[in-house]
Amino acid sequence: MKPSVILYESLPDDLLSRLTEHYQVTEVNGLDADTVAAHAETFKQAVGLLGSGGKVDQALLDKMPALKACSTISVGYDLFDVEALNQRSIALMHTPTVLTDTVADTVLALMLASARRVTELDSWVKAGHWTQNITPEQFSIDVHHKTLGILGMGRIGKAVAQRAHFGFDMNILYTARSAHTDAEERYSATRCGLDQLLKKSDFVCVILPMTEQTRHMIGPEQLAMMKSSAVLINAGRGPVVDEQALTQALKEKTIYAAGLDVFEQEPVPTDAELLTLPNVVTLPHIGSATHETRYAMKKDGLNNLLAALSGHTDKNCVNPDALKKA
Ligand code: 8YV
Repeated sequence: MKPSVILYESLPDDLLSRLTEHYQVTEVNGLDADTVAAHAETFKQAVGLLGSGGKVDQALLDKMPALKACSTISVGYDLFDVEALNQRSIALMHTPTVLTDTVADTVLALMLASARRVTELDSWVKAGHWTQNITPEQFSIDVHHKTLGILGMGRIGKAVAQRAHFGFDMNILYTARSAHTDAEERYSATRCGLDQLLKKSDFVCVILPMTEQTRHMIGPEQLAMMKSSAVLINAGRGPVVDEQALTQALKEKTIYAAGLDVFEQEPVPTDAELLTLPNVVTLPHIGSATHETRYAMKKDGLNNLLAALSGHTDKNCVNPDALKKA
């Protein structure tokens, strides 16, 4: 009998058949308690878990005593209790490389859309308001040659810096625990402290993962430091920005605009005040959501799971050190 794997995100046929070749696959709709209870025996026997968007915490792990490897079809792994996985030497695999350019493209889309009021003016035209030549009422602000401050100079941050530097002649600032000399050499990026970045940047771009250290890193105090002409972009994780404080800043126009792909609660509540404001561009967490990239992520996630279950965790593993102790 083949060992069992739980799949909580659908795979295209070509990828699914590679998995079923070696494993007994049970596809479930999510990892909520009811689903787990309905498939209790399979969860008990499963050696692998592949998918995205489900919480993998101690309670779930207790129901999966045979689990050897989790593979998330995402770069972010904030839904995983890494400490609990480490305790049991369960490998956690992710997809940090294949989505970089697509997410960076999304960030540029948000920068352009929020600065140039693309979605707001699109609605204005479609509502029949364009009956004569536009006036300064419809003017917006430039993106090119401005200063871009990046919080999170990882792979995606660098891909954003590349686009901004070469495509838009932007001046790049960034914050990071240690210097990224590659970004400094290639994109003339300058490392500085958070306060300085907030005060100097025309665009503040948040591409940070969700951790206890990053939660509400951008709150009322930080928003108050930003220029009244500045634009905030969040394409990392929603809770890094205090959404209530951001709503206030956008309402009072202490900053010019925001472009958001992520929210404190997703899907964002339909009655959120934020959604009533004209100076915010909102997207439904589409950072990596192109056909090409989502396929590449699924393929990467599958390869990662197959590799980890065969003992190969040299690539795309979040917790290699915890596995060494096993
Ligand atoms: C998606 C993401 O939300 O990779 C991430 O961390 O946030 C996104 O690509 C999703 O997890 C992909 O399935």
